[in-house]
Amino acid sequence: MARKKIALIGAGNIGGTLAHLAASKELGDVVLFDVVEGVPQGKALDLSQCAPVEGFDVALKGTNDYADIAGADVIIVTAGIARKPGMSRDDLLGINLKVMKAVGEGIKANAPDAFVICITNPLDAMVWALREFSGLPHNKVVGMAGVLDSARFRSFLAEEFKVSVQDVTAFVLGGHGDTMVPVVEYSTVAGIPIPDLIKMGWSTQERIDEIVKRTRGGGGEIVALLKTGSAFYAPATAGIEMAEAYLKDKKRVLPCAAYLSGEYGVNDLYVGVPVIIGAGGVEKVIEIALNDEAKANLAVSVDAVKELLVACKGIDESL
Ligand code: TXD
Repeated sequence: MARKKIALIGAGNIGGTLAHLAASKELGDVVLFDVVEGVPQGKALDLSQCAPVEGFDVALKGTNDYADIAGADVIIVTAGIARKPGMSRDDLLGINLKVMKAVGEGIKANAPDAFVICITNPLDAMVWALREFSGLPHNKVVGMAGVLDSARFRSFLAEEFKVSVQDVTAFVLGGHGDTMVPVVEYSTVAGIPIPDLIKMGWSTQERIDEIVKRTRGGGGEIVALLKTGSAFYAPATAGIEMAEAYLKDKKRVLPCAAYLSGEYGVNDLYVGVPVIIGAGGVEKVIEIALNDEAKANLAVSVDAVKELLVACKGIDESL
């Protein structure tokens, strides 16, 4: 059986970590693409020299040519820039929108059958734009944010409850970061919902509220510490979990930025919701009944995404 092929667009911090994880897990041959000459080639060469020590048998190639992504089964997109001091959100939006246009066209021309996972920020707008530019079916283009946000939530909850992270599940909806909506009623330790754990004296509402707040600001906390960039280990792990679900047809239930056409009363937008990922890409959007608070928070999140899309359409008239 031929190996699968994973193309990583953007060979920066997340791209390099994705390449290492994909190779270590032998998910398939890896192509690292970037506009900067030398960096993807250097990282691919360095990583291929991990192979004898780690014992993985996959090929790694660095490139500046989109032709090399031809036939990719999965494409993970981290290309773009992060916000720098003095830059407005619209400046960032304008630059990364142009990047999504180039990437979308590269995918359309070379790997139209791939499952595409977008990670570039502002996530909910960039995944929508990437889908538009690539012209791929909506179920084959998805955004990564919820897996990371819920991983952050789970790690803080496990610390609070002093239990294994493996036994903590968390449920998050909505946009990435500030507007994310952790649904506490559906977050559990081995099936026991958090409100019950509070009643059992394992924590207090105040402490859980603090954890929710810390989770929402989880990205910013790391940026403040690193100073020169944003989180990359956990975002890469999260992207790989989604890729693996597709490649192995695992039917994982994961929170992802998925295209909605009517679900949760939302149309023609990418919003963070629980979905099933298998060989068909996003096979199903799971629609659950929300309490009034979660509904109101989701509405705020949806409005924030809509505002970004209006700005995108103002910048690029073809959208
Ligand atoms: O949860 C999430 N979705 C996120 C998103 C969590 C963390 C970080 N998130 C965003 O991911 C972050 O705000 C950035 O927009 C992306 C990538 O983050 P990373 O830390 O990997 O950024 P780097 O190290 O700056 O890498 C970006 C690379 C860099 O090598 C550039 O040369 C390259 O992108 N780049 C391009 N590659 C291909 N094509 C084009 N046009 C291009 N422009 C820049």
